Amino acid sequence: MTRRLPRAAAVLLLANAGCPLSFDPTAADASTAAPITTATSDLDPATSEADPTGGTSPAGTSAPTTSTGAPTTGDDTGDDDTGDDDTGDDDTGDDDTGDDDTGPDDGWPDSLTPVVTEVWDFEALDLGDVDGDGRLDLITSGTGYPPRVDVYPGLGDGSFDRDAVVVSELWDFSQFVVADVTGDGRADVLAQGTGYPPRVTVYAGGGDLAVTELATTDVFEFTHMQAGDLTGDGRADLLIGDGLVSWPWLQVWPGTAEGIADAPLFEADPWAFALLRSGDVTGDGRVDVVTASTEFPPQFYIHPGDGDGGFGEPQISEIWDLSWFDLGDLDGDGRADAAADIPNNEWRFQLYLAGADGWSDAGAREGYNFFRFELGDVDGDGRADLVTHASGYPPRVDVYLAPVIQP
Ligand SMILES: [Ca+2]
Ligand SMILES: [Ca+2]
Ligand SMILES: [Ca+2]
Ligand SMILES: [Ca+2]
Repeated sequence: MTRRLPRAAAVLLLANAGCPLSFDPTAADASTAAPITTATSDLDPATSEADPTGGTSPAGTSAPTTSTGAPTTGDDTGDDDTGDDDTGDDDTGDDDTGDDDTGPDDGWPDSLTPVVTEVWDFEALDLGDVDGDGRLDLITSGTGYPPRVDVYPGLGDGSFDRDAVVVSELWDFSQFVVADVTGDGRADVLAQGTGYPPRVTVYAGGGDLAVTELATTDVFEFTHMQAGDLTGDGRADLLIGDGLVSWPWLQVWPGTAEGIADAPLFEADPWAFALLRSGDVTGDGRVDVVTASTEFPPQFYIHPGDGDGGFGEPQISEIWDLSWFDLGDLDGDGRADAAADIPNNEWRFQLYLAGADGWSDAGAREGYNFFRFELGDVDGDGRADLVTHASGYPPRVDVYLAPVIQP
């Protein structure tokens, strides 16, 4: 099946071998490559109580955690060496919902108090309900050997239980995304294998928070990956592509109970892009594909999903400079909104709210302190929360619940 896209067109299925796999982008570490074509199944899935840092991890043994690592809901924001949150250099327009300093004069606006969970050192993170209990769990990867993901159960209040982390080893991978490919209600891990041939392995999420190798699908060499249910069948599909080459492309590979299908369902030739995400921006119940260019002028391209795995020509939104963004329904109106970083400024991010007429710039938010972030409704109130990979020490995720970022 075919459909047209941005300017070019495209389509067709390519034949490819493989098996299942699929989705979303979190950057990760590049490792050495072990050309494993097919996954055999001897990796050991999760050790439960595992100490992720045990062993060889360069991350060192634990971080001088101040507390037990248990999720602190509290209001200690950890290090505030940030002192003042001056908005001073506001070139982004006005905004600031953020600084209503009513509380203790610690330089940290009360409204920005995050829910803090100290975790083991990591590089990339994503969110998904791995054990199917209805709460989003935190999945991290990176740092050290062996390649693995650490899954921390979400407690439903914005915190995660470090003491209950479950570690699952994976084949060497360069990036991963989390989504329920199999449709059993448990989020699965989709990892891009290193080496040759290009491939994606699906590790099925289990009730014990471990992920177990399910299947590997050979795909085309790609840079970006995402997962989203573009076909609307309850199974997340794999979206891969390359946006900064002469002929940018995107492909949708269907998710199945057995993993990622062995051929793409849809292919498109989009405008050049540097970032890729998916979500229902238009609020019609169909997952849309959103790409972004970070060159001048920075723009979002919203490709409306057709519900059958394809998507149409993009709607373009001019935006502020960014190097990272994620989608999530911040205000609970059924449309996925966007949060984008402000390059080289760990302190701020920019918010765009989706409405009937597309995106509107909701202004910058101040007082954060992160490398990266993901949006996800961790407390189940219907509004996406900002889950950040906090900068500074100790390694942790700071979660800003929706009312903080979108009052
Ligand atoms: Ca869960
Ligand atoms: Ca699943
Ligand atoms: Ca919304
Ligand atoms: Ca929420």
